[in-house]
Amino acid sequence: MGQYDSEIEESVGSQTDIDVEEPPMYKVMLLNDDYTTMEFVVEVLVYVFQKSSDEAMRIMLNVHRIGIGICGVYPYEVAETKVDTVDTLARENGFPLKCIMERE
Ligand code: TYC
Repeated sequence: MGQYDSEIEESVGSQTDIDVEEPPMYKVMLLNDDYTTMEFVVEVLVYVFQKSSDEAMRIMLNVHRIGIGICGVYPYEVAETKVDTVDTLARENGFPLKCIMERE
C-alpha cells in the first residue's frame, strides 16, 4: 500500500492490471461567526477559492444562514494550504473567521 489507503481501481481489458490509487479528498468549509464582515468572506471565497462574485455571495449567505458551508473539495495538501491562507488572512485583518477541513 502506498501513501494513500483509498479505493483501488482496476484497469479493465488490458493484459496487465494496473492498480490506480485515488488520493483521498478533503472538504474545506467555512464556519459562520458574528464578527467577520460579509464583504471579507466574499473576498476570501473569490481570492482563495477562485469563486465568481455571484457564487462567492451565494456561499457566504448560505454559511451565514446555516452556520457552515463547503468552499471546495481538494487533495490534502491543497486543502491544508487553503485553510492556512484563510487563517492568515483572517488574523491579519482582525477577523475570527474559521476554516476547517474534513476527509470526504
Ligand atoms: N455572519 C457574518 C455577519 O453577519 C457574516 C459571515 C458569513 C461570517 C460567513 C462568517 O463564514 C462566514 N457579518
